[in-house]
Amino acid sequence: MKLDEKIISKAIITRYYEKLLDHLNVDVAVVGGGPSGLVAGYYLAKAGHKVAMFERKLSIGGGMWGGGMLFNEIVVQEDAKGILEEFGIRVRPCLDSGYYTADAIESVTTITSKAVQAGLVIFNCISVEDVSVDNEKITGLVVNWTPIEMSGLHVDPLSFGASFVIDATGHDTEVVHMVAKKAPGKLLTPSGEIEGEKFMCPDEAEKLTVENTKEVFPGLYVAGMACNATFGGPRMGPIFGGMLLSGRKVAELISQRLKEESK
Ligand code: 48F
Repeated sequence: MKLDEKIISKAIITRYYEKLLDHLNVDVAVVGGGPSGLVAGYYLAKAGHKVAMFERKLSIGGGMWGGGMLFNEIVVQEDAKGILEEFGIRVRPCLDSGYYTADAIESVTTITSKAVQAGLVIFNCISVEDVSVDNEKITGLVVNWTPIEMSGLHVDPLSFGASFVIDATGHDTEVVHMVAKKAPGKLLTPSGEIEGEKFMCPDEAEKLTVENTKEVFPGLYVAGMACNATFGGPRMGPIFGGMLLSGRKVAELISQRLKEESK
């Protein structure tokens, strides 16, 4: 059969638009494809929810590719080891320290692949630039192509509906910033505003990341590094257990909410 470039184009466009139209309204929209967002997307999709992820970059994986300072190994503590193993990622104990290591590339690619196969639909190279709010509850996201964002061209965005949104944008906690700007004093934090990330302290940071995985505005949850940046915890540096545990916790919390709301 002679290859026809018009049919190739039509196939790509058709399949992409199927995904796009099918996800204009989802149970959960995850913003950011780092470790916490991917793990959250995996567990939510596995539980049968309709989940879309928007990632600004062309590549998925956020800060996990580079391990620590580009040494592409990740470290996790005992509590998080089971999550890597559930994905089938090879984990090795390290120096009798109680810590475990895994190859960063194997971790990103395996988690991404398992999440997509579980039903997570990823829209890469799309940036979230705003949120939709109705009756003081998040109802969706306002998005645009990343190249539009990068070029500064004046092109209006499109909107997607979501029952719940997860801000998994890492240190910059971008979605929470969008809400805080337009609803001053309304965040579910002690001050009503973003508390801000504190100096590095891995032990405290890892625990707090999981504790701070919660709703920060009606319909909006934080996961991963965004938790400590929002609720005022320290940064943890190159240890990834808290990111994985936070991703799983946010999925459990939102799954519960979706079940309650469907009763
Ligand atoms: O930073 P990132 O990996 O988030 P995370 O899941 O993990 C943090 C760790 O990588 C590391 C750490 C722990 O050891 O401190 O930093 O909390 O991934 C965040 C992703 O969100 C994307 C960004 O490109 C990155 O891939 N992102 C950020 N803002 C937006 C966004 C946005 N407005 N729209 C879409 N994607």
